[in-house]
Amino acid sequence: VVTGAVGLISLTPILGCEPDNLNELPKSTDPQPLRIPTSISGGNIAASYGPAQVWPGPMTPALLLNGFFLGPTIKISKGAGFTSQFVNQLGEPSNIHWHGLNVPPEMDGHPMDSVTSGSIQYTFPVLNRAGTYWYHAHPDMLTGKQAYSGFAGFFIIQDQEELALQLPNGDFDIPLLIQDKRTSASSSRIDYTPNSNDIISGFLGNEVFVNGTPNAYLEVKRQAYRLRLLNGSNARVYKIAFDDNRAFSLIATDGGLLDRPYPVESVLLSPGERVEIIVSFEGDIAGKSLRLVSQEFQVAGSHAGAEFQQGQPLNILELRVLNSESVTYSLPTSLSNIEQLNQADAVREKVFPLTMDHSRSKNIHMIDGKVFDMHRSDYQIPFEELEIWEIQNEAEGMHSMHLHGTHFQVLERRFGPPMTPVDYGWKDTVLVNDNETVRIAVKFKDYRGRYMFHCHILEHEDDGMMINVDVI
Ligand SMILES: [Cu+2]
Repeated sequence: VVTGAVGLISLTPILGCEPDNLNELPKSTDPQPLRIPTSISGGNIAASYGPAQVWPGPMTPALLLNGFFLGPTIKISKGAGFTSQFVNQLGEPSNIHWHGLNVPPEMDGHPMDSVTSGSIQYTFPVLNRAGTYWYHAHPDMLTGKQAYSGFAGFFIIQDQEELALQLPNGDFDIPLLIQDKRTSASSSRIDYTPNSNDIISGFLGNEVFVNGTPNAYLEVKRQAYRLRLLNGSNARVYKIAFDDNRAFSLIATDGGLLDRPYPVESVLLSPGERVEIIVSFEGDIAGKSLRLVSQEFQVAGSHAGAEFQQGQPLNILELRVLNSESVTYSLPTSLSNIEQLNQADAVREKVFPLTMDHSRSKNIHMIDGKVFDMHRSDYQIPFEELEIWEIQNEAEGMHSMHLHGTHFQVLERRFGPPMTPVDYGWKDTVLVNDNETVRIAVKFKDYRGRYMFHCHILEHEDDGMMINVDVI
């Protein structure tokens, strides 16, 4: 299907591509072992621009955290105190947003709390339940560049409820930070160069990196694994599946465990979202190779003929089954209790239209008719009052809406596909499809002050698709 030089942007003609053909997709390198970031529980996080060993051979200019391309994994227990000194050596404004964590507003990484040099002290108690959270830069109009260049890492919380379930752990609990990049065989660069079309569609790549590894593979034993999938991409939505269409179990979404495991064969994951899945290789023969992939899907409003397409099939991670003893694993039938927010208890409803103004060359995307102004109060929600927010997508294409400072529940999808298990549980980010309306139940219960609601397609965010939400 694909001819020509490897790594070039020859992906457009792949229509009706069967999963088998994914093996033919261009790669910028031979398979490389999946990198696993080191774990820390706090301490310094220093950001700088410098050379990274992304591919074998020449170094790649990138953003380094503590000297590495992509940040360390923070692992910590619920109830602990977290302290980190962020040291900015980038020569441009930056800060850290703790995505999915309920932290005090002044610790949340609001763009107004960025520094151009020096450091920021982050200190907060870990209030959230066990789950797969993350951190990334959040400065005004530079989030896309810095996150793309490497400013991202996992923030994994454990608690007693989760540990008691004895889910696969240690070497069988694998974090996968998924990001697409624009690569070519002729250069070892991952430059961030969005043009005006990319500001509308988002900056999409042709090759998927996992934990900063291009063309990654992981050797797995013949037993069950817990995979923590984080879509850390600037703009790409993935239809996560295995190339043999095997079933797997969805056990957690953004804010931790679901009430029970949900068997699925694929799941849509939009920028900023996380899912945890259990997949077993106990029935696979030694030597088998399979792939975690993004399957092709159709997106209304995507531009035919564009070099990079939302919905194009992509390889994510090769899994190589080792010659080991087959170990059977049975998932618990129930995982957690989720308090269901009830629409009837809502104090008020608010509509947030997402719109576009094509007459502009920037500030194209708006929420509630507004372009981001970091000093303006856009919406006030009283502390501990339940509200229904209706997000109406009139802004063509997909948007991934993220709320800081709390978790919400998805109540209903209208004028689009029905809810799926990725919408269940506690969410901080939700995919809103073209022309769709998504209703969510929102309540802030930990802190008062200024938080944000924005699109997590980072080119949209940097373009101003963001508002301040004040908890009063
Ligand atoms: Cu958007």
